[in-house]
Amino acid sequence: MVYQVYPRSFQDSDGDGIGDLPGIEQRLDHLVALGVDVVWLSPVYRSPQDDNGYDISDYQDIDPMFGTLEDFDRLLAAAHDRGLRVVMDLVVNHSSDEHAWFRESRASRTDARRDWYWWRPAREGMEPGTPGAEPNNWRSFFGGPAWEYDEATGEYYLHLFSRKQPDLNWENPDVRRAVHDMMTWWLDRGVDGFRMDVINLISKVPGLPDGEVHYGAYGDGSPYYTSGPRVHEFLQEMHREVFAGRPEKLLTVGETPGVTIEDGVLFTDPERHEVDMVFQFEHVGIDHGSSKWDVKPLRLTDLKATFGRWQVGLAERGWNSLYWNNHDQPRIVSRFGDDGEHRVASAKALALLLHLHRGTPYVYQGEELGMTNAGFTSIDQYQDIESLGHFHELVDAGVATEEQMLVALRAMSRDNARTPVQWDASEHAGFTTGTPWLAVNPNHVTINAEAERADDGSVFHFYRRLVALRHDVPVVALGDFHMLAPDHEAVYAFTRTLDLPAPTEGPDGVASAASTASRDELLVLVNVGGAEQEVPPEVLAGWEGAEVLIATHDDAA
Ligand code: ISL
Repeated sequence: MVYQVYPRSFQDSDGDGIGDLPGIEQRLDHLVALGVDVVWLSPVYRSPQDDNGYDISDYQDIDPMFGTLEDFDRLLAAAHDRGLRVVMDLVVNHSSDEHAWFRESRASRTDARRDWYWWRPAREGMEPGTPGAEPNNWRSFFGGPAWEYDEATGEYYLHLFSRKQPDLNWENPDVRRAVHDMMTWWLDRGVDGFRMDVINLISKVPGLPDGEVHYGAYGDGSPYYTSGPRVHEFLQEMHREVFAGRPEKLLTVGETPGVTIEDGVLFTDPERHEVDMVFQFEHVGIDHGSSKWDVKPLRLTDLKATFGRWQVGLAERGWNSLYWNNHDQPRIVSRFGDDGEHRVASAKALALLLHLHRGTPYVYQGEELGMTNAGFTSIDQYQDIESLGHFHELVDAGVATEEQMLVALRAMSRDNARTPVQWDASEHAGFTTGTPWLAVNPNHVTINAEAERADDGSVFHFYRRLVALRHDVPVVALGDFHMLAPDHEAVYAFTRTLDLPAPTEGPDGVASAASTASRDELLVLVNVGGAEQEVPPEVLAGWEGAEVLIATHDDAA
């Protein structure tokens, strides 16, 4: 299991209200108790923090807010001592505009690093710097145009995210070499792999064509940068240059918004040497209407359809990652579950559903406690650049009222995932002695790690059991997946099956797997509705008397 730490909200050690590296070290035993194998650290590099560290100004240093390189080495050693591996976030679709590379690139049109980023003149016949004169019509992920005009040199640079996150030009081999060198530097320091931020956006279609306009002044450029023409070539080159031949066991996972199953197979087929797995986004898009702010209720059959297709699609070649939450998604118990009266049962049911699929499970900090959405009621409480950008863009364009946007943010804002981890019932939840950078959820008085670790029936202990089951029971880790009752609107049911070979001694004493000795089968049944459910008889047929491995309620039989 991979556990994601979002450092600024995990644990503060120096009272400045922001989590830091020594804070993470203090809490490693919580991760060991949960059974974590690998820790993924969201970015801790030097950064102006325009997008909470996803805007990096020095890839080979730690931001003072989080500590020093010595603190990092100490954390890494402490993690390794406990058998935990540590994976870094790799953010190389873009850098910060304060990175030395970009400062040089913007210095003049003839600078040696000009071509390290995407510089383009104004649209033909338009006055540079005037509305609509951008080189194309792409909207940025955070609202507004994807281009920023630079008066000094009279050209625009591309930024798919904020204007402080200029896109690196991966067409330029020097850029790729610099990234490879930086990655090698971290691996030599002892890190165990990378989670690669928006790695399927690094290759753009030449010519950067205009996108379709769905609303407002800007178009959707995603067909021209999602899993673009050279992305597989770039990842294979990275594998050759950085990973091939390294003796240690490493983990690579690509964050790939908009990825299709066909591309997912290409990215993760071990024979192609790209990445071990990808984060796909289909299941976290099924409650989106025309945008993520147009929130639709969950239809369980949609969830089954998408998970089912990914399970089948990557069954023969490739490998799935399994996640509900990360620092960009609302809390799952608030989103697809019930964060009120049935919070504990609901968090456990959702955990069970996800963790018994085939793939590598990811747990985002606080998910193992059943933490809920932030519950903010006013725009001043939000800090996320995406939340603020979209709030102002949609309200100003008259697409939504302030009240509508506040309702939407309450459900979908990325800040829902970013409130500090609730360690105990004390004033700031044990997160800090200072003022937390983002408000602690008042429900920490009842929902917190200290209380849950003392309660065997807690969400925490349920996650711990699920993780142990995956470690101990081969069919959970490896079994084939088969969906049952795909049309049922409340019961999620599937089987996992694993043929266990009969070891036979060959003449040379080498064990070989010639025949099947036995078959391990698992039936997973989850009631995702709010009321009692009859299990469809055809699902239960043949399972009478089967052993119960794990259940969300003690009385399950
Ligand atoms: O959060 C999203 C939807 O609301 C996504 O569009 C998100 O921006 C996208 O998945 C990319 O995310 C990653 O790169 C961003 C950064 O802001 C996110 O935190 C990161 O996970 C830019 O680096």
